[in-house]
Amino acid sequence: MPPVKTPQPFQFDEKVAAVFPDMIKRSVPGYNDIILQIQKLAGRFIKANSHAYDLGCSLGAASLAMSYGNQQHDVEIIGIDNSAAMLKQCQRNIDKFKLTTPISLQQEDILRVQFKSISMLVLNYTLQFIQPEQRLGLLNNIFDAMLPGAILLISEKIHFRDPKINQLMIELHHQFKRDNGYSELEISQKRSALEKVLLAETRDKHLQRLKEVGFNQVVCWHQQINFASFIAIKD
Ligand code: GEK
Repeated sequence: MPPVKTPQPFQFDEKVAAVFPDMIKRSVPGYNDIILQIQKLAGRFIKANSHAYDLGCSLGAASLAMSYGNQQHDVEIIGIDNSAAMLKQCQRNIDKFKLTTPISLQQEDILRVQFKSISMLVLNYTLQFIQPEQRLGLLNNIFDAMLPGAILLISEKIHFRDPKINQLMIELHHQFKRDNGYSELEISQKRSALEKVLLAETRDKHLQRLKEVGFNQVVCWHQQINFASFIAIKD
């Protein structure tokens, strides 16, 4: 048997970009449902003459969903990611479609973006990679650039305060991955690689921070095992 390599910290490089669409569907419970709902929400919330952002766009699934869902004129979808490998593959994906609402891609750290006239913003499994102490500042920046009635959607892996429940959810998630063809070794290597880069918080922490930012309408609208999705609407 070949020696087992020590896992390196997780990086969004070319190797990950190549297998990403398959990997995220097989490892994130509820992923497809959320992408479908992003399309529906885009139809309801995106306004004419505004911007819709997809932060940490990876291969562009949420950007494409917003482009397809949008019903308004003069809308720009902006996909942002700091991984050149992801964006290269993302541009190839987008080029395969004939889009009526254009998607433009930017390679940037989402902590440095100057947001403008937002009617919809998606952070689909991306906030979890931002240092916890920087999350409030990022959400404040987003809130300030949101138009009245705009929507923010955040999907995250979550943590549970009760240790037994937390352990149970981790095990159910690992079972989900095994059922989708991952081996024990792949699961444990991914777990150690992500340990320091993916910093999960509780569902209450997410809801409380969104209220602190200034959102009055906040809901956890989807949860499957230890993956949750939140919606916040600006008054
Ligand atoms: C999807 N939203 O398919 N600035 C910009 N991009 C970043 C940063 C940062 N500071 N940190 C991480 N990323 C996608 C899935 S994946 C989730 C999102 C996952 C990027 C990173 O390069 C990667 O492409 C993405 O955030 C997270 O709906 O892999 O679990």
